[in-house]
Amino acid sequence: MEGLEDPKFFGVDTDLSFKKGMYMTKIKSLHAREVLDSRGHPTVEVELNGFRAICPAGTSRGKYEAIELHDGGSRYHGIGVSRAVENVNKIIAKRLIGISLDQQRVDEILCSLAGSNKWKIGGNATTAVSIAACKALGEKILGFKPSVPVPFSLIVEGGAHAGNDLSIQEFMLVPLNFTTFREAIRAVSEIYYTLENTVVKKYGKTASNVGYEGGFALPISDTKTVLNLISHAIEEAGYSKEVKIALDAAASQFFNSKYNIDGRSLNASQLADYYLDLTKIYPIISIEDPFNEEDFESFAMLKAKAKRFLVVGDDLTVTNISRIKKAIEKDSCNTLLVKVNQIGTVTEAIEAVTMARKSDWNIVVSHRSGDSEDTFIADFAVGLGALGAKFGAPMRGERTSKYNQLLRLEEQTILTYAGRNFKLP
Ligand code: 2PG
Ligand code: MG
Repeated sequence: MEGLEDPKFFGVDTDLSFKKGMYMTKIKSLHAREVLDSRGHPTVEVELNGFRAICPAGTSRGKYEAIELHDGGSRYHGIGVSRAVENVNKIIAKRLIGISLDQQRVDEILCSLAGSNKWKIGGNATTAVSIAACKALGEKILGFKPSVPVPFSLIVEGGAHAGNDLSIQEFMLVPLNFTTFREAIRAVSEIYYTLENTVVKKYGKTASNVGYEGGFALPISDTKTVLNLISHAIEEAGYSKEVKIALDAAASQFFNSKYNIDGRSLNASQLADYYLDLTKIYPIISIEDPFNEEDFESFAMLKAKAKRFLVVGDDLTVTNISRIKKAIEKDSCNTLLVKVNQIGTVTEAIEAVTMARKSDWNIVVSHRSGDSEDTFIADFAVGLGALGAKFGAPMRGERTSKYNQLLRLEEQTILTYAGRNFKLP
């Protein structure tokens, strides 16, 4: 990090020169309001010393995530967040205004006010405050070597995210073998529109409809048919050597004592064989949440059988060190998906990363299906030196805003592209 002209990976969502001089040592102001996320659902926005953060929200939420506080009643069909907003403006502001701006201190106070799983004041309230504090600090994350992450970029969507019958939630492109993020994201965009062309010809224009995160919500219910289409699109666009495929099964969503997928009902070991079979036919290098969120053992079984392959914990690990510790003990994963709002503060998310890294896991920083124009996670992924950035499709403003931020950050020539020398485990 030495020698960087302006080592601020946070809060650079507008012109840095404008922001210079805005970084204060104390918390002078803190205010929350209710705004809308990309699905049109209410969420919490916070302004701390003039720096804004919006809490994202999941659709296929893990059972062990920090609690999102909702109002109930009839306003916004019960999902309003005015109570969480009030908790920031009345309870949190009282404790934070006037204290020195220190991430750990701020997050300690948030944790002590919020109680276990952040139930007392809401993980949506703490997340927005914690991220706003991080931006207001404008600090790089000490102890990590920054780099520009590989996009795990969505192309086809199913599960709880789309109005189709696909069991698997996300089919992603992973442009590994490029020297820059700029070239990698170009490949993603070209493949995305190559696929659109094919599916519109094959299934008609409704095939270009998209899900929550901008992936095509194809009118298909069979996993292999989708993988065939994606593999062909990669080939047709001319990127067979460089671009691989990642899946987020989000398997808790199709688990009901057995796994219901592709018209079959499979037990965990049959499902593991099915995944392994897919990896032999298609260039799949990563599967997130391949099994139910309680099933550390089946994750471990797949990881033991899979070679040169990422097994990613999301709903299983929920950015929570006690869950990650269990996954390390059982050898369930080799990659951690990181979502700040799963745990509720930036400090705890960094602790999760540190713990996973000690066991040589890879790190992928992730958006949520209900996201916003906030680009914090792009800065966060760079600051952590994460391998991956799962920010959705290369379309829809709340997704491209984050990829665009990575394009800006890559102009800092000290940063290298994480895909450049990456070797699969
Ligand atoms: C996931 C996320 C993001 P959601 O499962 O990884 O894609 O989905 O935000 O709905 O939990
Ligand atoms: Mg997931």
